[in-house]
Amino acid sequence: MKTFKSILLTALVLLTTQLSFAQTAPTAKVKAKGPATEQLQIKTSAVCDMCKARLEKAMAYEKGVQQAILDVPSQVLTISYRPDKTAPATLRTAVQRTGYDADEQTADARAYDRLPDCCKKTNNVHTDTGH
Ligand SMILES: [Cu+2]
Repeated sequence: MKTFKSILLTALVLLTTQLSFAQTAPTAKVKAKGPATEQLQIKTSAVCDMCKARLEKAMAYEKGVQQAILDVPSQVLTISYRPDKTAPATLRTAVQRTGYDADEQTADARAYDRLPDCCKKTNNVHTDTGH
């Protein structure tokens, strides 16, 4: 009977340890969470204001994106995004799907074909409005 009692006690201790572990786990998870917003810069093949409008609009529809601004002269797209909702690789893919290069990744061919001639990357960056 004595051994039974000690087994029961051990089981109770184990159960209590597990319970307290389960209670601390979610708190640790919240603490490990990073900042709510992160920034990503992508070098694109955008060449004009039409590209800027097209890319910014496409990114606005992308999940987890809070803000997207393209600087035409440098061709750099700056995205503010929620790291718990999306990831840099997903955002680069979205840029490719819009028809533009994203860093070292080449634009989606079909999307690129649909771009007007003035937006093709064979053009130099231009700020004139003579589209
Ligand atoms: Cu353009």
